[in-house]
Amino acid sequence: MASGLSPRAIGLAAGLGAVGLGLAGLILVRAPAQHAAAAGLSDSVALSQLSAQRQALARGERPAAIAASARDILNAAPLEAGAASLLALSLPQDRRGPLMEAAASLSHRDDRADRWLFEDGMARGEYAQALRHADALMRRQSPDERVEVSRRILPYMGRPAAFAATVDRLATSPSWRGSFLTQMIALGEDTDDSFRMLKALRATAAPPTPSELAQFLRRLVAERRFAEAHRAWVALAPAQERAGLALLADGEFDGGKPTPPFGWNLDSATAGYGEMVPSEGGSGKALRVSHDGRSRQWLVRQLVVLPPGVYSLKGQVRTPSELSADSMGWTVICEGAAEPLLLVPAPTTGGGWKDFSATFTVPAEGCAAQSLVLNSRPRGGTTPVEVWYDALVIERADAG
Ligand SMILES: [Ca+2]
Repeated sequence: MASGLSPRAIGLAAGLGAVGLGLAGLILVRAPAQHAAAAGLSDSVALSQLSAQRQALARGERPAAIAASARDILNAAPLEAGAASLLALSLPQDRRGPLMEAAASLSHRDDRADRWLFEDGMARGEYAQALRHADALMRRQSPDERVEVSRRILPYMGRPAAFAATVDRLATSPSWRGSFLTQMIALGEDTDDSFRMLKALRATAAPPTPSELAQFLRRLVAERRFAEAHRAWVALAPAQERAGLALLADGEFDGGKPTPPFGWNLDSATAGYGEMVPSEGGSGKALRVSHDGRSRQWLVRQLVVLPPGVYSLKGQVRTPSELSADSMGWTVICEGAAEPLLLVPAPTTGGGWKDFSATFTVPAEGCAAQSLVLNSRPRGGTTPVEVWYDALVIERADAG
């Protein structure tokens, strides 16, 4: 069918396909107007014809008519990428490749060529090449279209070569990385693929960002796969974060910001709040919680994943005034349970720092994860309460 194309156009298409993107781009800037003028066809006429044919193609009209028109345009303006890819579509599948390559070389913005070359490359197992076109496509696409291309790539993640090529692309931090990883991590069917992907990215120059890792951990926690989430966190967290990993994260309240949903979660409701500030009378930072003394709410919490066994919760506490500070206390509660395993009210310390310690038991059944929560415990008073905590630790208190 390509026989209707002038030898000049075929030669240019084939030649430019081999020459590469840089030169093709340069030629493209200069040449179409000259070719079009030589054939008595202006750029704008060629473009409007092309636009009409694109619409015809979208309407599913006869490929032969579209091909004839595309040939006319190519004869007049041999460097028109849109005409080349349109003509390519009128050819049998196995003969479209060279013209599509030529179209992609002529223009960095021919969606039709990039889309076809992406699909074709994936189908033939030429993943690096295919993803080069997916990359070009997604860089200029709308968010919805990016999602569509991402979903086309995801089913290939079980194939090592496709997986490796995808890692390589993502490691260049393209503008579509966030969109792709959201499809994979938050919405994809297979969380094993997501784990492998985040682990592989960890070894690149662009390791998982905190928000990418958090997306994955939040998903596992939302699916109540607590132990798995904790293992993934330990395996994937940035080196700096891993160095200080303990049963309780950031018990010194230094504000190291472990990846959510692990680490401290501070509430900032109007009735009370928790904050990490320089310690008064101690060293480094500590947790200061303030509360109006009336409402019942949680102020500070952390998700922990403790296997069954006996534990102790230890730390330092300080109540700066003569107030009864019994209106606040730590609880440990199994996720989804109604009653806590432990309740440790804040003692009155008379302004200085005091050690405290309490033990609790995580049952063998029905307690896959726990929350350590600092709650306000209203006692009918109206006096504001302030309590400080520091050096909090959870330790195994039995042989396990
Ligand atoms: Ca501290």
